[in-house]
Amino acid sequence: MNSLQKIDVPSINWKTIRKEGLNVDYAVAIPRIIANGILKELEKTLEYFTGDLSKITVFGKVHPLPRQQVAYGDAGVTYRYSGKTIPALPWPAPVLALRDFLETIKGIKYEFVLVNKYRNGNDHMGEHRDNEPELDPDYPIASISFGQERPFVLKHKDARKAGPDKKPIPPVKIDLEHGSILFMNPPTNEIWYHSLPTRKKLLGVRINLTFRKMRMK
Ligand SMILES: O=C(O)CCC(=O)C(=O)O
Repeated sequence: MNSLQKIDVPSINWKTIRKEGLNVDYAVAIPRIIANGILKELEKTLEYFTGDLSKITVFGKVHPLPRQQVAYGDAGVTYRYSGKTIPALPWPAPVLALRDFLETIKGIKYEFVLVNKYRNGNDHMGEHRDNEPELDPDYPIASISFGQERPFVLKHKDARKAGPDKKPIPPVKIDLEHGSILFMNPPTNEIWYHSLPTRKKLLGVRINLTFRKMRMK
């Protein structure tokens, strides 16, 4: 039995946020003591991409990614993201246990996960939507966080426009706690962008795993 199998799933206290096109469920689903053990194991086990896959091209210039990244999944799964094809490495035990935990709580078997490690508050993720064509848009993306709590900011696509098309829809901020799970349910990722902004004063390490359901070919 792994530590996640001891969690009393029906007693998880989900908080739902619903707004124009936004539909998310959030809970600190993994108790601190179990989350501490998982974070330690992830830190011991995971190795992050190097070389090309650890870089990003912006306006023709190559930069190191402002975080560390790796991806796991079922055999043969790949994912196109920021103009790169990301191969899914075989599931390591602690990541597979999290995939199985999501299946227990939601009945969804995810085929792919993108892991992002933020070494400190300088590491970040810019505004984007997870709406790549290989993702099945009918399923939620499940985001699990460990370590340093960081704000996660969602912005409506029409609030990002300039000029008269801009709509005065306020952003939604969720502090993603250690051991938390956030389900971004459809159609959230079509209509709202999300980001993990820089927070220079926050010094701790954070690991986030976004589990994704792939479209059947
Ligand atoms: O680290 C996070 O919470 C955000 C991750 C994210 O935006 C993504 O994987 O698409």
